[in-house]
Amino acid sequence: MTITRLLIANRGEIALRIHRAAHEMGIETVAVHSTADAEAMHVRLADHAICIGPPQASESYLNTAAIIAAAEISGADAIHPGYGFLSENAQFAEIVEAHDIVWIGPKPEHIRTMGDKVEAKRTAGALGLPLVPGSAGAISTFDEAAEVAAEIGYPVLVKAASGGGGRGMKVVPGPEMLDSLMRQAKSEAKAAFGDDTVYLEKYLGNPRHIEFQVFGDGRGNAIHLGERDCSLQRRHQKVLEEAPSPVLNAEDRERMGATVSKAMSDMAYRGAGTIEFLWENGEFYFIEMNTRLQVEHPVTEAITGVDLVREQIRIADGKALSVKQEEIEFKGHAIECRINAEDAFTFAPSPGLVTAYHAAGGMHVRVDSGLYAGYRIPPYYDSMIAKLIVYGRTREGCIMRLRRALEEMVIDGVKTSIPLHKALLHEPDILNGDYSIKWLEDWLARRAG
Ligand code: MV4
Repeated sequence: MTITRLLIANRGEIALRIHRAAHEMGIETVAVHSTADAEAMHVRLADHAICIGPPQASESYLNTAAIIAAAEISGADAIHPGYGFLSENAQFAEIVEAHDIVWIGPKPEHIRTMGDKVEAKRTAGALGLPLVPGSAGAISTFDEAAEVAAEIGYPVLVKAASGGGGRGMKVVPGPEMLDSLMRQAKSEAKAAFGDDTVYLEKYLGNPRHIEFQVFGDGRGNAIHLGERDCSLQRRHQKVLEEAPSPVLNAEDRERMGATVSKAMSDMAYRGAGTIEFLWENGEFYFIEMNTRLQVEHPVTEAITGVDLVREQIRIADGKALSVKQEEIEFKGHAIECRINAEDAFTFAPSPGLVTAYHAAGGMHVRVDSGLYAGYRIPPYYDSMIAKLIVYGRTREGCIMRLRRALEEMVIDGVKTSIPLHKALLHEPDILNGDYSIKWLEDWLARRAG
């Protein structure tokens, strides 16, 4: 089994990222695209391109029949789903494999397990990952909830088993609110996910979001590539990510890294994964696992020198990981700024024609983007249009270089989040690495007056 032609079931910067890794491995690429993306950079660069439907993602990038047909017609022997869209759809992964096409992703059973947040937590606990105190599984009655809540102490958080990404969560300040908020959480979960299963956790008031990058070969060999700090976010949209986390020392990293790799080895995990933790007062608490490549993977690439997409393709192809744990060194510091086509401070979307484009460059500066002058950003998809990833020997050096790189970026014709990033990089708390998941929303509220 050797991959020779890879279908990229995604769009935008990640489609381009996957195309680049494939071509560097001598693998041909097949782009599938909606009618809105006919002029996209990754479509132009791919060896083959197939239009799979109209702009709405449900009719194109989520259209499994059209994507499988495109793979058959083009003779693709593998599919990479990128992030979002079909990347964590266990059924799609099964369909791909049933067609004897290589699925560049985790085993479908692992995608399914981690997609159910109650199952994910149970699995993580059994594998020895530290959990947020809470219910052992789903909570079905009010009495059960009241008992668990009294035991762990208020405030507690009601979470939807089918949720994730923050949807369907309710903070319960005290026992008098438990009944009404639990009912609310259940009915919202039912409406949003068709599943009213909920569970209970101790509410952590001011945590950081720290996630570990892991890789397994599906046969019990697993490594970790350190952590990323993704605490700077607004409404569950990450704004800037960095590696390493400003709050971890080498010893913490080694300890948590060993714990997560042991867990991945024990479950014989295959491919790339991210284990998300909340971190508060020096303690880690597992919340979720993402069974996909993540937007922010380049910061890990910058400090380890490992090409994560290349590793994904190698593993899917039945090859071994190209690096051993003891060969992985964490060197220097990297920060990624997500650049969206939106107003920097109101966050109102701003699609449209890019009239001028110039990417920052120079030493240790990477721009992952499919933009070019004359490109029209379609209004149908995610507003992220570029990622600026900067590396430095030290965090301070990285920030100085990042400021310089942001000054060089030119994206005319649409509004972008570049002014937000420039402002953030002058904030003392950001410069000191002193921020939690609440920081950005508090700052924006203060700024708005
Ligand atoms: C939490 C929490 C506080 N305590 N769980 C939000 C998304 C989902 N992945 C988990 N989330 C949270 N779970 C407990 N027990 C706070 C959040 C949370 C959050 C987590 C990570 C990054 C940003 C966040 C923003 C708001 C709330």
